[in-house]
Amino acid sequence: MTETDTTWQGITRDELGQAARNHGMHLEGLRYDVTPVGMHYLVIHFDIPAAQEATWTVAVDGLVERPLTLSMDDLRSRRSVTRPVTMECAGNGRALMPPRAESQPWLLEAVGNSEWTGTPLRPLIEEAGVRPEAIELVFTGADHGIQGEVEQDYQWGFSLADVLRDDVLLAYELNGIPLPPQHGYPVRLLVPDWYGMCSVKWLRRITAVAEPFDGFQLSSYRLRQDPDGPGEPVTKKAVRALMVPPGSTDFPARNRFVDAGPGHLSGRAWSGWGHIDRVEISIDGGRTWSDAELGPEPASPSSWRAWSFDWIATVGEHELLVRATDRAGNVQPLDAPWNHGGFMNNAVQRVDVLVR
Ligand SMILES: Nc1nc2c(c(=O)[nH]1)N[C@H]1C(S)=C(S)[C@@H](COP(=O)(O)O)O[C@H]1N2
Ligand SMILES: [Mo]
Repeated sequence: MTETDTTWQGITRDELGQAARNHGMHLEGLRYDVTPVGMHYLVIHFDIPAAQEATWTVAVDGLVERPLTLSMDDLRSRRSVTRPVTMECAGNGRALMPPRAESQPWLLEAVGNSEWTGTPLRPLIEEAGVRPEAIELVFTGADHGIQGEVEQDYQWGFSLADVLRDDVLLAYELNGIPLPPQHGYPVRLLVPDWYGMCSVKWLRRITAVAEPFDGFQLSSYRLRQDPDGPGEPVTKKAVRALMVPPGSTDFPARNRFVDAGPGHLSGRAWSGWGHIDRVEISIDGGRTWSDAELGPEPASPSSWRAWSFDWIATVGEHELLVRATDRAGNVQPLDAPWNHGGFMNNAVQRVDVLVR
């Protein structure tokens, strides 16, 4: 990895525009159990739509017995649940997996862990009553634009089993305040454990359908080796650990400098497949590994877990690596399999430091 190169994969003017709008979480934010509002990463494909809570409605329609039109007062008067959830973009790590599709050029910062408050989805859908011929629910956001030459509302579709889980929310608060415009004000879908793309922001409509939904976004978030092949759907978050940037940095390259002597590394780890059971550190470029200490097990596996590691920094150049293992036994790879969209690159993080 040569992040000190002055050019990186030929980042384009369009990608520069996306990178400036869709900022990542500063990795220093890995210090906080709950990511402060404003530090959480963002992905906004089109424009943030104009929205007013007083007039906003969410329709539940299509193949249901009793179509619903829910105001924000209706949603807020229903049972409310607050849930810490780690959200990560499926494209996190994309710019470290060349050659890549032209898209948001993430390095590793497309993640955050927030306290989301909302009302559970399933009781609402039970109230509407899904007709027997319905097999999927399609969620439509208020944002509209053109991607891949297809004009579209932002949409995602799920099988009934995938989305009618206990932990799926229609979320209207983030860390105890109303959702900020950029995160989906006034209400969004929140699907814990899956990558962020399916948590539709600015939610306007939930439609029960009898055919498998094949919207643009759903068909683009697939792991394709062959650009015209069907590929595999992107769903649950792959296991990953990241570290708080150690030592100090230079501007603008962000090379890292660490003082010799006793040092401390820390960070967070998460997986869409269950709790984190192990985090390992290598201070010698991956030749040898030692276990990091894990923080308390979070109440829910959908929330990230803290880790820390003490080391004695000796003068010279070091490559620090961190890798996590989840309860399902998934371990981060040294290299993740390449695919056209640059999705799910959960290769271990490598941080070059100069110890002085
Ligand atoms: N309506 C709508 N929902 C959306 C998006 C979008 O562009 N429009 N982006 C998706 C993607 S790709 C991600 S990773 C998450 C990011 O959520 P955040 O911006 O609140 O962090 O929202 C998802 N939901
Ligand atoms: Mo994303």
